[in-house]
Amino acid sequence: MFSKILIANRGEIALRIIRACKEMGIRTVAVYSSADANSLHVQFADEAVCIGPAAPANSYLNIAAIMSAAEITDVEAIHPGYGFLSENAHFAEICESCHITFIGPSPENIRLMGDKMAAKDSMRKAGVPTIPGSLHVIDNKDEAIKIANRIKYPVIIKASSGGGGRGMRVAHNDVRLVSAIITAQTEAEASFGNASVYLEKYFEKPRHIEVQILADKYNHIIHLGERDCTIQRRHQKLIEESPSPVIDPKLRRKITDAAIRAAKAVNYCSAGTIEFLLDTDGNFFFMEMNTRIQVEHTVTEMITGIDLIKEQIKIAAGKRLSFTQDDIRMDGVAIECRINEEDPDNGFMPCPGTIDHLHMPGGRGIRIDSHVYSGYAIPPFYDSMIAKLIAHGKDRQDAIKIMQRALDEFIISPVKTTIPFHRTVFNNPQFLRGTYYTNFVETMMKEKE
Ligand code: MV4
Repeated sequence: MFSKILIANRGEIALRIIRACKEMGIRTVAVYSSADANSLHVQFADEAVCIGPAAPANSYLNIAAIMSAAEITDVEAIHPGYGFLSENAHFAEICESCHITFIGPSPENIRLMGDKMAAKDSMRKAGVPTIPGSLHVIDNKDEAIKIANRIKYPVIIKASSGGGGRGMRVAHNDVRLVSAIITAQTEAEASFGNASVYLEKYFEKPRHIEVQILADKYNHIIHLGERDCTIQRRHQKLIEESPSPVIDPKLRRKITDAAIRAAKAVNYCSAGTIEFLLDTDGNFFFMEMNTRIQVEHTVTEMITGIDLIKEQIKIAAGKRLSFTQDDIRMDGVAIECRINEEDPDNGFMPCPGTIDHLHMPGGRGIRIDSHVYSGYAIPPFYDSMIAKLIAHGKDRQDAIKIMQRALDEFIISPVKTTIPFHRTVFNNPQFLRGTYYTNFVETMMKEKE
């Protein structure tokens, strides 16, 4: 096992990783920007190295500075967390060439899944259902029109280098399709330096279902059930739950089988997530694979009792998975609310500031992963998420009751947060029934006006 790990991240996930390391007897090195000097990850790690100024490009994305910190502190491995360098194949390669273990999958896995069209192609070849559409990158408009008429409108254009909803355009007819392709290509070139786009049948009322998997270096692959991440706004997830309220045991069997097939097909190793789109008829299709630990991994941890960060570290150290699929039990329902420093009454505008008063809920079934404290000045340079509030109950009704009273206990001022938004959602009949789609947030906010 590693004796010392560097955490190339900040905020709650840096703390989360430090906590896992402490319980494993692994020493930790925090890296931080000058804007994060007063942050808890710096305080709680055994050592801390400043890697640059506030701007992420000069600190948390600064590979040279991070590798220097790793050399100076003599660590054996680097955990990238989520965001920042977590899905950067080049960074994983540099770690490898410096003989420092990158705690995550191989650079090849990261690179393949970063190319959305290539990822989709491997999945189709592995027999994982994929969304009907173009088999290749779109390079001429007549071909695109032909495909669109075969699969029927509406269609969606996606950027090959996109992901997470960036660079997407919907079209309802031939004329709009041609302009959508041009806009999508221009946007893709500007955002990702790659103008490649592809075309798919567009589903109007999808649900976002993702399956957590763990794979070791010895071809053991298991799944830890699904998460429902349908409650999003502008591709930012706001609420996640596991299990999904719309998946029965039969569908769960099929979708988790497909996820394992997907991971096997690419020889995946580490923790990973296969994202599926679920349509209103119960058909599911591969969307993307995330080759990192995700924000919402907590809900899976609550229902399975498995510490995903520890498993990720053990896998990277070459350990075998210590359990089989049959050992995995799913217990109850867990729901996560992302608490962001955003004003839900003002278009979710970020509003960083200093937290003067803070009271976090507790009691039965509550878990909070957060890096903020009373007196903390939230730096304006990074992600707006300041806490994850997770409720774990014996069933969905129980988890909802726990979340409702926890949201009522949560006091944070004067910073505006998404807590009032979550209180509204947890009183919304559609949410309470579990029959919501990706348009839920938009529709709910309109009704409020
Ligand atoms: C789609 C889609 C409808 N049809 N693809 C959004 C994130 C990225 N992973 C893919 N996304 C979508 N792809 C087809 N063919 C609708 C979305 C989508 C969405 C998906 C899941 C959860 C929320 C969403 C919000 C808007 C659009």
